Amino acid sequence: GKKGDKSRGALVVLEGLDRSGKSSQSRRLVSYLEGLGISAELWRFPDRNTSVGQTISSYLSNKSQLDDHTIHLLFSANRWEKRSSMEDKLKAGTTLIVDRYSYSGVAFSSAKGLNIEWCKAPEIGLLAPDLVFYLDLPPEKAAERGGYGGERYEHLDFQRKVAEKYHLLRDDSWKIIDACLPIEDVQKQLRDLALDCITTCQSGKPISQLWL
Ligand code: FDM
Ligand code: MG
Repeated sequence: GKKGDKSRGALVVLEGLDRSGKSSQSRRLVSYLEGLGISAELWRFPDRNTSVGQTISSYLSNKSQLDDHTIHLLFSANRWEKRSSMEDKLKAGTTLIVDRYSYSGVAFSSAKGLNIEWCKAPEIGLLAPDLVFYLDLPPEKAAERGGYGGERYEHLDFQRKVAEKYHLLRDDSWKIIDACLPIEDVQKQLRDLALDCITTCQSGKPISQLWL
């Protein structure tokens, strides 16, 4: 394009149950992309560094109690407070690899019994991911991996409900990845699909918004 034009980065999200491998896969994916000379950053939600994020963190570690609707809106607010910097990064050509996003927000809160449409509403207008990897692992297998911390939600019976809700949220941006496969095989699939997506975004795919 013209001098000063810059092709945009891709918004790539990893979703899945606790212990499905999201964090390690996303870290590796970012290093891989950087190694190819592609500008990429690792982001995660909740972002526990903001003041909203600290409130969320205290709730997750059971140090405070909040009404289910209230905490749902705080998770959403935590994405809204990052929206403009995400957009700036994408427009500057940086690809964002994001560990959890709005799908976690809706899946976890609706698994508690909140209405799914009500849960989706505050996410409307956030940046839509260009690609969502769902690391698919049966809840029982995830539990066998051990290392559930002591945080709220890290229980097999609740994770089963979350898995059901995730299934309702699948759309065309989702790639279901079999997370039972060896780490290397999972990573290989993520790399190939992410590179394709980055190319599509570079060649002018517009940034869109969630759930409109
Ligand atoms: N979680 C995460 C939610 O309930 N709503 C959200 O919007 C997000 C982003 O927070 F149990 C839940 C999912 C998980 C917990 O996530 C903390 P990490 O990835 O374990 O930090
Ligand atoms: Mg966790």
